[in-house]
Amino acid sequence: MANSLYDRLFGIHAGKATPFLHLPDGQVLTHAAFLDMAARLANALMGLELEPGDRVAVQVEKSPETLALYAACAQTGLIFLPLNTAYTTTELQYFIENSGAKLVVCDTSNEAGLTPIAQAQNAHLATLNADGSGSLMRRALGMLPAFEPVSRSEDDLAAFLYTSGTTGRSKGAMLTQANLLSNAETLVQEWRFTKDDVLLHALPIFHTHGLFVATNVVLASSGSMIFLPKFDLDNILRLMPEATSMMGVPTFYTRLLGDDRFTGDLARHMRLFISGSAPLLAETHEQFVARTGHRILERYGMTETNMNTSNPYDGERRAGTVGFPLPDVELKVTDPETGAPLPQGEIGMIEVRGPNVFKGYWQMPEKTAAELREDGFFITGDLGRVDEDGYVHIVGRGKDLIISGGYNIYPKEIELLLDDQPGVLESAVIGVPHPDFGETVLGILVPQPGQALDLDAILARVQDQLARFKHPRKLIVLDELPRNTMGKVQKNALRETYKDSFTQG
Ligand code: MLC
Ligand code: AMP
Repeated sequence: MANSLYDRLFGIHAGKATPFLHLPDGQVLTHAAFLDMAARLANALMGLELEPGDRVAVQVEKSPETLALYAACAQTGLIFLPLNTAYTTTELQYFIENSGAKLVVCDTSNEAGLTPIAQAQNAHLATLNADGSGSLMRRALGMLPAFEPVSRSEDDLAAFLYTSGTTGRSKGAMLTQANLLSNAETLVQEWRFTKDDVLLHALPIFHTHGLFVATNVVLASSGSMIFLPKFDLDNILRLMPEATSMMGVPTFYTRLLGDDRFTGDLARHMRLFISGSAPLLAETHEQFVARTGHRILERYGMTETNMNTSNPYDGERRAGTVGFPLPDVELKVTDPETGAPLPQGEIGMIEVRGPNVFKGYWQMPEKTAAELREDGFFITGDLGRVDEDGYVHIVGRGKDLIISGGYNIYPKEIELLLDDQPGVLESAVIGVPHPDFGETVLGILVPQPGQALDLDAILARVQDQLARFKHPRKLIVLDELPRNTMGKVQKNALRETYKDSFTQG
């Protein structure tokens, strides 16, 4: 009975007393102990009469138990659907309903709010808290620490990750076992991960970066990780001497550089620093070299594709570029209008094809067809070019997207909510430079004629509905929005006007 995802990431560690997770309090969880926990959870899940292919929606804090739940889903053939802990109940309702989740796992503090939503679609609800308490582990602890993995093919779905869209509705990206495995194994080779690696892991584990890139690479290479609940500078500085490598979003690196305690000495023994999920400014790259002697290795990926390109481990890591396509990934730059390939060096739409590319959006055939070509190329929405040495440069976005501290925010979702507020005629949401988060959200409102807007009440309503990281950090009132002759709002003009809102003064 084969189950490649389980066998190649988890099963290979069976019975091994080797370290897997180093916890902030100094405790170490071995591979064997972790797999025992996963097997107990697998038995608990099967006790709920879930079927392979059912979705398990998980909104819980980062903990060893959460990772074990991921392993248990792989073992039982259930589809793991992790959700940002910042999402509000309103946001969660959509994900739970849209995915048709059969089990919802949440923090005890959210149980009351999610119970009616789970009940409405006959889904089970279980709780799992940051300290491992809650009904899920209570049930699991009564189970045997052994479970025969359910047979799955590599083409079977392993995970759903929701990604927002330009229309404002989130889409469930369906990722297969082969998508996850091929990328993990390629990255282990490209970045030279081995059993001796200790990765400093401070990313959330509900996104591609922290879960599939960081965790799967460590699992596939038999290394271990210092598993921190979140990015906390004091902890990072305290524990870096025990690590060999770190993966982070650019904010991690700018925060490190902003602290004088981060010295070349502290980083000297490190093997590798990797950055991704948002553009790393060339200036940050250079400052990091000056402070530590290390060249941060920048790579480029996305939810639908895992990783696509990477700067080289051995060759020149070029600031401001995302390196070369991975060995099993084809990348081309095309005319955004026609899809025709452009001559080398020209700027156009980046398209990628390879075993890493997802299977499509859950129950959205039109959206899938619009972005995933029949020949397997995925239209990323990122604009870029390939230079004469083959390095890929990302120069902009063809999609209306803001990336704040590595989190994607689709303006449309916020605009729809702002447009609905009393007295608002229309709105435009833009991303503007921010010293900590790279970009942040600015909302521009146009009142209906003769109406005065209550900005506090509008912000309160936004807080109620949307995750904190999506909230506009500032609201500006204008008489009208700049439009081109076609009537389209000129967001570029707005971005230019307000570009210094958070970086000066
Ligand atoms: C937290 N806040 C944010 C935010 N993170 N606001 C905007 N953008 C963010 N990213 C809010 C907090 O709720 C808080 O609100 C305030 O901002 C300040 O919080 P903080 O304590 O300074 O933030 P912190 O908790 O330290 O988080 C910042 C961060 C975190 C950058 C460490 O956001 C993070 O870990 N980001 C990583 C995201 C990630 O993993 N992306 C990968 C996506 S996968 P208040 O109320 O206190 O003001 C992908 C594919 C690929 O993109 O290529 O990898
Ligand atoms: P997500 O949908 O959250 O997976 O975000 C994917 C998007 O993040 C990509 O389409 C890019 O726009 C952006 N991204 C990821 N890595 C990089 C990078 N190294 N440089 C610039 N943008 C990046």
